[in-house]
Amino acid sequence: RFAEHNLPEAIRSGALQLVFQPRVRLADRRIVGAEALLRWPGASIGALSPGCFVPAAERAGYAALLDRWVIDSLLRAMQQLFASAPDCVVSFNLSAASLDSDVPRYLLTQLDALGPERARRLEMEITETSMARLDDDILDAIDRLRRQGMRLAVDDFGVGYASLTYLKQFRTEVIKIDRSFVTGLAEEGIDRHIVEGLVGLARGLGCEVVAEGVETADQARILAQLGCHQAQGYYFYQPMPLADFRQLLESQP
Ligand code: G
Ligand code: G
Ligand code: MN
Ligand code: NA
Repeated sequence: RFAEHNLPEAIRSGALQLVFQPRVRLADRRIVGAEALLRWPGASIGALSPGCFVPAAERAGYAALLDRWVIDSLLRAMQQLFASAPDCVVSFNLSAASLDSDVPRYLLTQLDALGPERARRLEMEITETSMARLDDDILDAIDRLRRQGMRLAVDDFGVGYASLTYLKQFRTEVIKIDRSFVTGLAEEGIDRHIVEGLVGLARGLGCEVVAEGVETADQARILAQLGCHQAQGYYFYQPMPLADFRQLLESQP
């Protein structure tokens, strides 16, 4: 018995959780958004990282089920944030597999109900690798979601394939620099050059650029020097439950 077979039951019983990792503007460290991340705290084989159970869930055919749960939970959370934090943008991750199902249509219906003003505060993260596999129907669905106001972010930027072609085609609002390039930023080496190049590219395209996995003060300082707009990582904040995130937002001047 593998844990992923318990997923439908976990969803029904409310065992899954969305946590929020704040995203800060590097110029003044102000929280301007968050990434919603999935957690399964009580899985039968111990607390599971989505990096481990999401691929298993996809293989078991549960991608769309999981993604609908993520969308519904996110929208419930946003109902609280719309009122109390008018400028906060929240990004979310969907399985590449579920883009090829009725999930995009489902999301579109939800965005229709929200209206463009509120839809603009939602940002879908999509990896370069999954972008390379999108067919015309999915491209069309993503296009409609964006016309409805939703923002698009390229996740894990720099580690996929054909990145520049997809960047050119999609003209995403946001580029998220993968944390593997942030790790070595404090040493004067290849990572520094790569990040400098990625930031320049993103800024030249008019994209917002976000560094992921920032763990030290040095990394944060260098990213700001290189012109990176925003960052997230353990140096700033761990992912946290919605109530804690709201409290943090309310404590901001
Ligand atoms: O939060 P963590 O670092 O454990 O996440 C590991 C991986 O799981 C990341 O690649 C992340 O994009 C992915 N992930 C996190 N939350 C979700 C989610 O809600 N849905 C999907 N499909 N993937 C997620
Ligand atoms: O692939 P994606 O970018 O969606 O993955 C985000 C994942 O990175 C989340 O699972 C989150 O828990 C994790 N994460 C967030 N901040 C840090 C950090 O500072 N260091 C490391 N190693 N992981 C982080
Ligand atoms: Mn992500
Ligand atoms: Na990433």
